[in-house]
Amino acid sequence: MTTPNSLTIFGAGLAGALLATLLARRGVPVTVYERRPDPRIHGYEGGRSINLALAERGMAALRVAGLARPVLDQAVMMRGRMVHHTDGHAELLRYGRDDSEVIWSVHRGRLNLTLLDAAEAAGAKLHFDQRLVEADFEAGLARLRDETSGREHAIAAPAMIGADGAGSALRQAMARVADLGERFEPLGHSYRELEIPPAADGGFRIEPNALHIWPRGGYMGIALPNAERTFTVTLFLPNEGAPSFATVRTVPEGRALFERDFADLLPLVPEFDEDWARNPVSPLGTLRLDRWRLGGRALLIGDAAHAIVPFHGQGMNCAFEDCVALDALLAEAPDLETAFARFEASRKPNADAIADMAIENYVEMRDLVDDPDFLLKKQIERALAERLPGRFVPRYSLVSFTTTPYAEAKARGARQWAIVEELARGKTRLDQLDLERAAALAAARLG
Ligand code: FAD
Ligand code: 8R5
Repeated sequence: MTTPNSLTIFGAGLAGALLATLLARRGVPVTVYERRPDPRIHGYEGGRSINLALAERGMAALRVAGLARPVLDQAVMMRGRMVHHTDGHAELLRYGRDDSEVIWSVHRGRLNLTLLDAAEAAGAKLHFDQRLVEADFEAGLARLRDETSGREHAIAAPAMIGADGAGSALRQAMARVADLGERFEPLGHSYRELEIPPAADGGFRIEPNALHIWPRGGYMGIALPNAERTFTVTLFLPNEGAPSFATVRTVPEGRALFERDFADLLPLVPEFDEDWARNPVSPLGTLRLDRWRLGGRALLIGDAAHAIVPFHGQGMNCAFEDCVALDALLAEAPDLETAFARFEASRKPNADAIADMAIENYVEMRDLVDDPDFLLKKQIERALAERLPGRFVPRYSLVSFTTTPYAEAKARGARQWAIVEELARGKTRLDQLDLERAAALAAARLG
């Protein structure tokens, strides 16, 4: 391989810090500029317990970096969806076959600290309070603003990687000199966060080892556990209509919605009024680009290249997969331009596929409301997976428990779901399932 002279990464978030670790370990000189202060000195910004679901793709990337163990040690296992119905009863729908197929709730701040320590230990140079404001790709120069002094200065950066998130400044700089084919598709739904504190005895107030869902048709609430025995609750609502963030705005309006639709959740959030008033409503959407690079001079990765809606819990997992893919390509390609081109060609179809599947999973999560037809199909899917192991693998499992490329998971998922729909036609109960026909269909269509 030709080791690039040096790579400059903008953003020391999840992707930037992991990529810096992987590159530095191979001896590539890497410098990282991050807009925010060093969280190891100033504490993690925001300070709230914001958690993320880590699945197999993210775990596989952490394994490559030798960081899976330290991250898992601080994570909470989530075995399945705990579905909270309107009448107050709850049931656990397992994600996988057993505890080897689970997802993990991790603390964003702590994960970021672990990655920053690893990057620095591997030899990456990290600079905080340094915001990218402009880039001159011809000259190989980047302009940074020191956020403490407000002063701007230029640095040499012949090869720039934008890991600066959904609002990427590098993307904006690239878009000033080339058409990236950028479009943002708003979802039309937004979210607001609330918190379930520990119980009086210091324990979890609800089942810790689950991802809780309160599906309500057109909208829903979810809760992920934190190691400190709290839960981060997220309410997803449409922007317009009833109920929506347009009609449910004030604290009393929020309370009234919860009293009606989330009656069992409300008493678990004792600081509802404060949380509702303090936490912003954040919009959701999908960012797609036709191009992620400028020759061999600049490349976008993670959310900067492909921000997606949260409903598959795959944004970080996909960003981590980007890092491993890029590191491997840089290790073997003859030059940066080739590596960047191969990265774009191989990752774009997969980024598009997870963007689509994430939108679809919102409908799936919301529809866990008592839709008997949908629930029967989910039962059939599970039954086929048990009887045809390896041949019929539910799409959720392909996405969350394997590293099968997202585009392949989407295509295989579509073929499998067509079989489920065919088998479900005219049926109301699982015991009416024609197993021989199921096996024949699977053999004919799934190879
Ligand atoms: P980020 O992690 O956003 O990092 C970008 C970094 O760049 C930041 O540190 C930022 O300060 C810095 N930066 C920005 N602008 C500049 C600039 N001009 N100059 C220098 N630095 C800059 N994904 C999952 O897989 N599972 C989940 O359960 C999940 N839950 C989520 C929950 C929430 C509330 C949110 C908001 C997202 C969630 N995601 C989840 C998505 C996940 O957070 C992102 O996909 C992931 O963080 C992307 O990593 P990134 O490094 O590309 O961007
Ligand atoms: N991200 C998640 C899933 C899939 C769960 C399932 C869903 C909150 C802003 Cl909405 C959501 C999932 O299909 O049963 N796994 O992980 C994480 C999710 O939301 C995160 C916490 C979130 C952005 C707000």
